[in-house]
Amino acid sequence: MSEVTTPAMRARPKRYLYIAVLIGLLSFLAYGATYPSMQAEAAPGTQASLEVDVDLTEWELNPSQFDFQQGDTVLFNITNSGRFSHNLEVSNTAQHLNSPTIGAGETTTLEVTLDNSGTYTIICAIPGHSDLGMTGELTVSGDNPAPAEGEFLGIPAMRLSPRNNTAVVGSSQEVRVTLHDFTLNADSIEGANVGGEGHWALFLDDELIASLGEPSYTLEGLSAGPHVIRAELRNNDGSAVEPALSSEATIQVPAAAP
Ligand SMILES: [Cu+2]
Repeated sequence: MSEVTTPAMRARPKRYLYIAVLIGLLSFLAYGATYPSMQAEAAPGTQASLEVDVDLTEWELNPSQFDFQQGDTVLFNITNSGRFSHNLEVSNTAQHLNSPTIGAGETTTLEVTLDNSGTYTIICAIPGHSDLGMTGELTVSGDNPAPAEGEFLGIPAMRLSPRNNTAVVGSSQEVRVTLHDFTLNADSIEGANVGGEGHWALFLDDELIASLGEPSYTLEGLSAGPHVIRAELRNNDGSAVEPALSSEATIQVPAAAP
C-alpha cells in the first residue's frame, strides 16, 4: 500500500508554521510595546545593570548612540572588527573611563556606572580616530547633571599621563598632569599658601625628581625595566594638599637596542 499525500496533509505543517510565526510576531509586539513603559515606570534612581555590544571599526562606533538612565551600570562588550587597534573611552566632565586597546578581531569589556544625567561622549581615544568618525554619545536621563567644564567644584582633581602600564618608546617619557580646580604657579613655589594653588612633585621610583609649576616634565635616560612615576599635589609651601591628592603609574622601558 502506497502512501498518498493529500493536499489536506500538506497543509497541516504549513498551518503550524503560520501559527508559530504569528506567536513570534505577537511576542515581539508585546515585548516592544511593554519594554518602554517598564522603563518609564522604574522609580527615579533605580539602578539597572545592563550589557550592550559596541563594535569598533574604521572609522565608526556601531552603534554610536545609546540611551540610559542615571545610575545605570553598563557593561560594554567591545569588539574590534576593524584592521587597526582601537579602544573605547566614555567620558563627561566628571567621569573618564577607558577600555584596554585591542587589536583587530579582539574583544574586551568596559564597565561604567553612569553617575550623571546628560550627555556622555564615547570615542576611540587613539589619536586621530575620533576625528575620523569614531565618536558617539550616551544620552542619560536623570536629574544630576555633570558640572560644566571648568565649573568650580572646590575639590581639586588630577589626571596623570602616561596611564598605567604604558610602554615607553626609547628611554625618555613625558609626564603630564591635567588638573581641575587647581592652578599651578611656578612663581609661588616656597611662597605663602593660597587656596587652590600650588605645584606638583614628581617622583620616579619613590625618589623626588622635581617640584613643578608647569603641567609637563620629560624624564630622560630611563633605565630598562619597570618604573613607577608618581605625582603629588603640593601647596605653595611644599606641604601636601588636604585631602592628599596623588596619582601613580607604572611604565615599562624597553631594553636598549644593541
Ligand atoms: Cu581607533
